[in-house]
Amino acid sequence: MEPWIAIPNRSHSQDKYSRKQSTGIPLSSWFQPSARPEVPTWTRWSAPIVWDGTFKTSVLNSYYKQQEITIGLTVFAIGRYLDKYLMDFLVSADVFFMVGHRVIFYIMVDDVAKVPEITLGPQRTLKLFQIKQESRWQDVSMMRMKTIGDLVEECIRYEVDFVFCMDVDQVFQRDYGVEALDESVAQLHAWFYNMQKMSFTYERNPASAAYISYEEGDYYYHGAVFGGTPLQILNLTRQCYQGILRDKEQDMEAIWHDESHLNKYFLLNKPAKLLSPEYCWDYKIGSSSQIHNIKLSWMPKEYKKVRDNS
Ligand code: 5GW
Ligand code: MN
Repeated sequence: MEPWIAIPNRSHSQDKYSRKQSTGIPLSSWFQPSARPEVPTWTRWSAPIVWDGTFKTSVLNSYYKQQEITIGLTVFAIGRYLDKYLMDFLVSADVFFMVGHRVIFYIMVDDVAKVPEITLGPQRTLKLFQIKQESRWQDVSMMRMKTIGDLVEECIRYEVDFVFCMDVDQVFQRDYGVEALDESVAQLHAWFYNMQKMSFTYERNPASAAYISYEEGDYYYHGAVFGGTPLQILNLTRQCYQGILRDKEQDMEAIWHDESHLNKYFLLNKPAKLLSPEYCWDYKIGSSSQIHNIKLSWMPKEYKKVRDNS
């Protein structure tokens, strides 16, 4: 896949894929779970759950600054999602996403002519890719797994140390910083973080590749945000896409599409870090004493307006 426009502000000659990744900072030096005693801050498998207030920003920033890391952010804006959401997403990401570090935005659109002109901060680079519009909206969402995998293989792995993959229908509200980085990162879904696993909306049909039984499951993860090192994201997107293809061969589609496959993947491959719902909040839920500083929030859904293709 060739970028339609690339405005790099640095050279990307070094293969960071094969280099040791910069996750070497000890948890004890920056993670303060006792700052949030009222919420769970560890998983069963000893992964930190990062809540607002549990991290020492200055320690982390100086560590990653010294490592001179680059963070990628992939986002898709196809059809009406381009007109409706891309501008606000990008403008807010420029201000709040990984401030003080190098960032490359990888933006996939179906019509490059419609991409708004925005001036980004000095440490930010934007790479635009034209991809084709899928005829079914379910496929727009699911094909992201294939496209991200291809992109990681072709260029992202040479250019960044960490990458996040996000939905475009959301807006950054406050600093979304390096405390969110790790080998593999999953987002707790705002609507399910306080629920029992029986009520998670996993795929419950045993014939699907995304199947999770009622006895299984750790958390319900949100498909709108996941991240990790390029190698981890390559593995994740390939596995999820394989699951999607297996289901298609049997004329099946998991209940929540790519999100169902992501949940299956993270059940089998435990994420190294979880982000609290403050990292992807839906204001429609209302206020909650557990939700302090919201870093990213859902945009209101107007399905009728944006889902024009059946
Ligand atoms: C359109 C109709 C239904 C479902 C998805 C789309 C759609 C998604 C689209 O037409 N264009 C598009 O760019 N997308 C990308 O897929 C956006 O990045 C979007 O944020 C992501 C997931 O789709 P969402 O946000 O509608 O899914 P939910 O799970 O947030 O409702
Ligand atoms: Mn969304």
